[in-house]
Amino acid sequence: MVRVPTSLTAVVAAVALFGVSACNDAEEEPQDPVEDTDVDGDDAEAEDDAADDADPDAEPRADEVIAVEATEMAFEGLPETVPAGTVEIELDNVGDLPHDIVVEELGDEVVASAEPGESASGTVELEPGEYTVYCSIGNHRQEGMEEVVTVE
Ligand SMILES: [Cu+2]
Repeated sequence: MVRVPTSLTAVVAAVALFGVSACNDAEEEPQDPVEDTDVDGDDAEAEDDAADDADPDAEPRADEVIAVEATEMAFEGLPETVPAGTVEIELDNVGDLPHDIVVEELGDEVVASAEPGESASGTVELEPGEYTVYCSIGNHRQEGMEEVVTVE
């Protein structure tokens, strides 16, 4: 009496397990390509997020980042007003001659210097006041590479 129900139960359990297993296999097969696509998408987003996170981490010290283009003979993109604090200047030389960017009030400190087609960056501490920014190469300053920036 006891063995019959037990064996029946075992058979039922085996069928049930097989059935469940078969169902899982059937469900997993069509899902795998979809999951792979999702995983790839997530990975790409994760990499993008990591890259986005890395940028602010790489510039934690600058309160302000100013992108300046240097040409013959002018600075472009230099704002008239800059907030006081730590300012990173990214000098992108899009001209045909070397250019640099110098702050007269900081002892004529060369913040960045770039060859034609190249870029360079430097960081300065600016307290409120008026600053004269210029290119110290050749006669570029006299030719027009000079701007007054107000820090406030
Ligand atoms: Cu210059």
